[in-house]
Amino acid sequence: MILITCRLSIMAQPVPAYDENIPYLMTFGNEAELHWGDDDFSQTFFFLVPKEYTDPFYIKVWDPDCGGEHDEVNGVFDTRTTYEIFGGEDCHEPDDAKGIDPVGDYKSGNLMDFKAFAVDPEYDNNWYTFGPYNPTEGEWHEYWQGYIFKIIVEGVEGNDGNMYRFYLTTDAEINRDIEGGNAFAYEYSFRMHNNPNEISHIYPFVDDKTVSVKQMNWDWDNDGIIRVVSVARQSQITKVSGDNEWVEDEFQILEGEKNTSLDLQLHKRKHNPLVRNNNVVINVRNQYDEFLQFFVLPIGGVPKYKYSIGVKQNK
Ligand SMILES: [Ca+2]
Ligand SMILES: [Ca+2]
Ligand SMILES: [Ca+2]
Ligand SMILES: [Ca+2]
Repeated sequence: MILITCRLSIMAQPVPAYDENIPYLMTFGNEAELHWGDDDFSQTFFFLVPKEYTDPFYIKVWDPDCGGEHDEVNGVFDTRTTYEIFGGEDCHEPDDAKGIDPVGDYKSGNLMDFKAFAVDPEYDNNWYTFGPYNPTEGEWHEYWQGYIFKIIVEGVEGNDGNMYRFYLTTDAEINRDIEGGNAFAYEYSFRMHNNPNEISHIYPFVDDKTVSVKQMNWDWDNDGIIRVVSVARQSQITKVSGDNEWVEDEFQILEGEKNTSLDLQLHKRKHNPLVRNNNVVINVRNQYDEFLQFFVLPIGGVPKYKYSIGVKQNK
């Protein structure tokens, strides 16, 4: 019993998080063809450290190398990936930082650490630890009442797929959650499960000025469906893309969904041919073309459809 409890707490707050059930984040080398699944060879994630936590913390990367286990070879492994950590004022606030494309001033803020990995048996199937950092080295965010840090992962050479995960931890050796800590991105680039019975989730946060949203996804390979569920929405199917293409789908936000998270449920295709090693990219924007935050621990918890709220919507 004690063992089970420990295991759950170890699994509780990696990035992606337990409820998201996403096996790996993914970034390809910039010489890969786009039909492998990465649209731009760059992924940005933000970490939120709540103001109540005042001790040093660490950002860990699991399997930062591109070689050995977990990663996707294209010919031979020849990919180099850079990891850059930013803090300071403006690490999150500028528009380019909150965008989805690696253009303009997206590397805003203070560069606190830089590390590049290629094939590296020492860090294959293993953790690399950035830090320690002090929370106040981040950018203060009034609404979320915490300090924000940024990591940018980019494939700067080669054509292979790098799979990895993050962990925000209070301890360099043992993965220990920061209570109230969270992480978010404006776009996810990731690997789907191979098992068609696994359901992954993404939780866009809908603020009170959001009226409609446009969901966009890249290279889904027609791998099943995306189902939208919320406190006010029982189930709605939204579009998925085929091979090497973007598809977009717009839908209205219901009154009861404001200040809650949506649950985008990613259901894989269950009949032949099954899709394996499926790398995909997804983002969601509002009617002002501002991107919604996908928090790994959804704001307000995992949304469950409540009949009473849904019925009110339909009047
Ligand atoms: Ca290669
Ligand atoms: Ca590896
Ligand atoms: Ca890797
Ligand atoms: Ca794909």
